Amino acid sequence: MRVDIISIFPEYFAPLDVSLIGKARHKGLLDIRLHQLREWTHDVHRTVDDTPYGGGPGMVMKPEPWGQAIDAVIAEESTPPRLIVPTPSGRPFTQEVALEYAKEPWLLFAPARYEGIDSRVMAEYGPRLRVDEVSIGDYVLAGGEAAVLVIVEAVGRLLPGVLGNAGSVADDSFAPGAMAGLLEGPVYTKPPVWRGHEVPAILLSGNHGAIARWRRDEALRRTAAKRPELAARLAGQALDKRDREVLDQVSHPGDAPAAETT
Ligand code: 6GU
Repeated sequence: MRVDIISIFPEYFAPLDVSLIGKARHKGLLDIRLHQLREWTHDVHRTVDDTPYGGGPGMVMKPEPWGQAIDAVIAEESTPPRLIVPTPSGRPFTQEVALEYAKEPWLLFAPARYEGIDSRVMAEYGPRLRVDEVSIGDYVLAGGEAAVLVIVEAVGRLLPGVLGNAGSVADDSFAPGAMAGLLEGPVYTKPPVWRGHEVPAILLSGNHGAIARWRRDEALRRTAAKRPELAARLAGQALDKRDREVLDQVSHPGDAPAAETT
């Protein structure tokens, strides 16, 4: 996959040289190219922002440098990239969106500073580049750069050959499949006792069926406790009798435990 990022802070993306994404770049699985937006300004101050029409606080990014920068990048290939504009007013970036982006051969990111990019830039490229304005959560960042790092990491790890163990993608919280809609439960490694805390005995039992059931119970409990809105959506899904017992236990903790069936 090719990824281009146009920003006034290309140095912000140094972390993309590290760890999983850094290795994917070395292996040639990810071709990330950084561009300094100010290269497409023509005044002595290399101005990229101006005051907002209609008044109000802050500054807005001027359309001309963005237009010239995007034109220069997209001219390099005949098939255009998907244009992703991070903004707190975008549609939510979810695992589903990450899977959608992972199918694209080429992504172009346009992270903004200040109050955002003049809206005519999105209007200009919308029809041609399938412009997507996305938000990574309900909070406000100082700029879109950190959001680009988040999106590139979420998408990059889904690309074939990037993760050593393909199974870890299938097990992700939010991944489609048997554990769809559930948060992952707790995990443990050696030693079996650490500072008096024991690893749950079931995980040492070698009983793979019982371990899978225990993990599902823990995932259900954690989801109900930390993400009640996700747990509520589970109710309409394929839950077995034990699943429903575990969820009932979380919502009515005072009740007697369900009788063991063997
Ligand atoms: Cl994508 N950008 C900014 N500036 N703030 C955000 C965001 C993006 N997503 C959540 N907050």
